[in-house]
Amino acid sequence: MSRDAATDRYQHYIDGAWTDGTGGETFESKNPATGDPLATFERGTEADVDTALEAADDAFEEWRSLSYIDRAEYLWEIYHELRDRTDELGEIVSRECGKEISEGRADVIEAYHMVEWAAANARHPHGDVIPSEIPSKDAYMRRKPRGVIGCITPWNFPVAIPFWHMAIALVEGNTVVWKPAEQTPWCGQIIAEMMDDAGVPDGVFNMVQGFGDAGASIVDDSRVDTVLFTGSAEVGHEIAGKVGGEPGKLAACEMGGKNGIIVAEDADLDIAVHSAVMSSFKTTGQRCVSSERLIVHEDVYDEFKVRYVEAAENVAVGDPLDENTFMGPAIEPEHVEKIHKHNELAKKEGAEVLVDRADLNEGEIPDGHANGNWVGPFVYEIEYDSDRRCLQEECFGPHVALIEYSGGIERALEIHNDTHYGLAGAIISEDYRKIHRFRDEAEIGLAYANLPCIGAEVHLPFGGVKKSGNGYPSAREVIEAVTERTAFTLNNSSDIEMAQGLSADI
Ligand code: UN1
Repeated sequence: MSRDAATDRYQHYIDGAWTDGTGGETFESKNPATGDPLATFERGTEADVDTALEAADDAFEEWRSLSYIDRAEYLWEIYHELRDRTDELGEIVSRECGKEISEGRADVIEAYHMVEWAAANARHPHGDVIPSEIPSKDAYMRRKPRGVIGCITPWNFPVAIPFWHMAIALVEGNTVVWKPAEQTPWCGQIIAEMMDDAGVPDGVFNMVQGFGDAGASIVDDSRVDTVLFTGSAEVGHEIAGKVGGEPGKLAACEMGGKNGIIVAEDADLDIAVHSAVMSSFKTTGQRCVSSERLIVHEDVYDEFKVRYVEAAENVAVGDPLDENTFMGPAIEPEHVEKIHKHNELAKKEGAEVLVDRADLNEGEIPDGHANGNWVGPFVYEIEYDSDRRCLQEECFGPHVALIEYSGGIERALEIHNDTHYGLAGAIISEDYRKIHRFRDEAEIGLAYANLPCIGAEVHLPFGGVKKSGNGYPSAREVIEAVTERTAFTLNNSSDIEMAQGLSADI
């Protein structure tokens, strides 16, 4: 029973049981498109996190002693559940986080791709056989689980990203304490129900609902061996700083971006406009890989501008459950405020506004959705200047700068790389030389050519450089953050012979 019938609130999931919190406080999840409450949840406290960590710590020895393949069996159950329920769960994602319905489904599909990859990984080699300098020695690198993994996940991919973190962590033999984003606890609840239904042993998976204070209790606890975090740069840097000061503990954080798309003089402008619209307005610009900077060569600038502006004027903003909607609402009223502030900042810094749909007209707001968190595209052109904050700070909304450049690919790359962030980016060009320069010199973790800079597949490394990343809390690379490596050397001779010519005489 996941909901306390007497109080009508959803509970935490700790040590295999649905549990009331100790704090007595609750919070509500709301539909961003209507403002209507969806459900009520326990708000986790430090004491709740403590109980969850104790359960995870206790469960670790037994869980790690199972084979990879036995551990993966639980994930196969979840894989089938996610696949069979994609439409239903996709709709829940759209209702709770406001993404349009195809994106809601894509979130669930991305989740089961990740679960599939992690479970299949159980039958893959898990180490290396390494030659030794001494012929009679065998050397290996073996992996072992680190222990308790603390996972803190964002609202914009409320089903996929939790599985980025947890699927591999669990297959590798770790136990987990997870705090879902406070904006999307309902999606968290559903994942916890799936873990329960799949029979994941008590204490192996634990979920505490709540806010940043509960997250901080996970980060600060010495029982946590690795913190996996995906979310804002502000919080990620704080976590990386705290954990970095604790030898033996690891943090893998993936933060935001101020992602750029270069449109070169030889670009196919159909692809350029299409890619830019997808990158800047899908998910209402609320992906960490969304693009807020379009860096366009002077030879194609005017034509690109006309076509992009027309497309931005026509982007269908509306009810996320309507299949014709391209862009749903922002996640919460505070975020709408933040987006408006970024738009104002750009204006103050000299932006020439080309599209201002930030305040949607009344006619554009779907019936019955007046209390939604509506915000539309805001597009401006601005002269490139490294000191402009609007070109440096992430808005995390449909806020896009057009920057004209002249000169060669060097100049485009200089502008592209002039940000503290380094997550994703794209080049639109028909010239393979420019594309290769971009691949090698763009300071980012996810680079695309003739494509949007969103939509990465789960079996690719997903993470950034500079202030966008610290470790890879996702997909293939998450293995590094949730396992220890043992270099194991075995002597097959009855003599002792040392490497490096070291004398073994005693
Ligand atoms: C995010 O941007 O917050 O690459 C995650 C993508 C998705 C994940 C995005 N697979 O767009």
